[in-house]
Amino acid sequence: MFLDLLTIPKDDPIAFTFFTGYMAMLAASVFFFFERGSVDGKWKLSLLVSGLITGIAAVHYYYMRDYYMATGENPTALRYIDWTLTVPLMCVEFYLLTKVAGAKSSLLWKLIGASVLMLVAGYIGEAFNPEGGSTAHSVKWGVISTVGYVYILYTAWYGEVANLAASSGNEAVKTGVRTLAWFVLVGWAIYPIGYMCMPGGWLNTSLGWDSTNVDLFYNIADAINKIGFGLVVYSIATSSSKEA
Ligand SMILES: *C/C=C(C)/C=C/C=C(C)/C=C/C1=C(C)CCCC1(C)C
Repeated sequence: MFLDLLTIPKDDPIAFTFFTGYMAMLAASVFFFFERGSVDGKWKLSLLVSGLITGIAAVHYYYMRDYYMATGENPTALRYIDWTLTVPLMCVEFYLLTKVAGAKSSLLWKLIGASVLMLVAGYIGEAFNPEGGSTAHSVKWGVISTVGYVYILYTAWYGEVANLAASSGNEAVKTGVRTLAWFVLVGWAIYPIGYMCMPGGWLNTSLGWDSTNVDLFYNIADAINKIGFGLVVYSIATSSSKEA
């Protein structure tokens, strides 16, 4: 087992993404925490949350990497613990950005509620997938999870978040929130692709993609979404700090 942990994973792309994912999350956190000092007071909390998102992910990647190296299995529980903390924090980012235009805390709770539905259903779909894989099981919980996802997507594009951003009168907030909505549409859509690679999943049964791809897609998506989200928030903060 020790040997496994020490082997440099030169021909294992999944191990590679666990290692680089860890370093990238850590570096991003250092960046967001330091840059907090260079933005206006009203944006400091947003940058702190960006740093917490990548920081929480860095710690989880540290453990997921070990778990994967030692067992070769998907670290499903660690993965969902990470998401259960970080996705609600991404909802907090939407709330903080639209608060300038009068967002109420009920908006935050609706977004968090939808993300919990999305993640609990996804966890049941993956962790309780019967031995050998069940298509019925993965589809059922995947669909329930998608309801939560679509709710967040709708809110960001056409619902309360979009409307508040439009009425904020702040160009940086308007374009920034629209960019984040793109992340939710394109970046977050990578996760269901990974999910469908588990045994019995649609991509597993139709294209033969095996369950190692689950982590490959999740790791790539996490790097794009967690670091990307933070950078968008950072650019909103710096450009509107300059305006003010
Ligand atoms: C930092 C982590 C993030 C942004 C995680 C996002 C996760 C999702 C958008 C997951 C979505 C899923 C579905 C829409 C259906 C299948 C099950 C999930 C949980 C993979």
